[in-house]
Amino acid sequence: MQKRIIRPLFHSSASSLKRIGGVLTAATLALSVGSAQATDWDMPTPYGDSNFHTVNIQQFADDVRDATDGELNITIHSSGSLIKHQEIKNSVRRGLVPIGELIMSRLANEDPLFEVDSVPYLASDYDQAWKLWQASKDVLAERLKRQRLKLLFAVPWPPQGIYTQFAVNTGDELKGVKMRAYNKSSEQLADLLGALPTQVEVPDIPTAFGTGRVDAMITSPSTGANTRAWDYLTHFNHAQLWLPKNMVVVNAKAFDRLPEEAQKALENAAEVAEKRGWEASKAETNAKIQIMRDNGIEVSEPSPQLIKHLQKIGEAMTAEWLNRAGESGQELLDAYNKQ
Ligand code: PCA
Repeated sequence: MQKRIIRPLFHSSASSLKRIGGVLTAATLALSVGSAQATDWDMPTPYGDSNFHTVNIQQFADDVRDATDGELNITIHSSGSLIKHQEIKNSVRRGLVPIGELIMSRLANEDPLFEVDSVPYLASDYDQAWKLWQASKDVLAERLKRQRLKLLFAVPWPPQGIYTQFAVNTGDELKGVKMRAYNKSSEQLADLLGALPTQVEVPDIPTAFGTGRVDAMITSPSTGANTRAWDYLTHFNHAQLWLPKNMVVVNAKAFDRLPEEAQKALENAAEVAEKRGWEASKAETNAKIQIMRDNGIEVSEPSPQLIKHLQKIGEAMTAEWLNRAGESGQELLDAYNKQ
């Protein structure tokens, strides 16, 4: 999980990595040592080392390395240190890196199907989120395949709630508040609450609060605790709006180039990582809520008025989403409702 060796073996040149990464320094470029056939893969993720997703993908990388006797070495680059979040998908597609992790709903602008997991109250607990994933993964994998990307696995964040510097009873308190968002639907929700949304990546959250760019945020207990929400916020409303997922994608060409055993090892490790990740996410929810309580954050369940307010917004957002997603969106919802 550190900046390690970048082996400019996969496609392109080290200098293009340097350009797209922006933060990659010449000092990190060196030839890797190891067996002649060994393949080294760099894997960017936007999230920090201690985050449960990053811990999970690190374990995934270790499993792959073990299963291939060191033939496939995946090095995780956390916190957007190698490639920034907004560039990870295209970097994998173009082969600048062979594999990467990103939040699925970041692709909402190219295809609304990718944000089906971020529609308020469509799937807001783990059972529903799992059903939605079962109903959506084939069509999402197919859409990614068109871009020569192979979807390996996806893991949800804990349910999304609202962090503020005051108690939220009806939702009206959020009018005019500068609110941190991370995808299209968190932005839309903030808008519909009358708040002023600003997109901020997780590693930039403390600075955004410190400099007054934002005064509230929508995120999980996980990200709240990892970014020490108690340093700048006082209240967390466990509104359980939706469970957005991170996904791990591989460049199809890079995958096809692997020896068959390595392909199998990767797929097996992915299956295990998905299961482990869903369990870790569930455990994370209460553990991180407790950490927030221990640090003085007032944690509350949404009031009936707030639920009503958010549900109304949720219905409007579902209709709007369906409008954009069209027939494929309706098919997806039908498949979900059948589960
Ligand atoms: N953490 C990430 C995505 C959702 C979450 O819980 C974030 O806040 O950007």
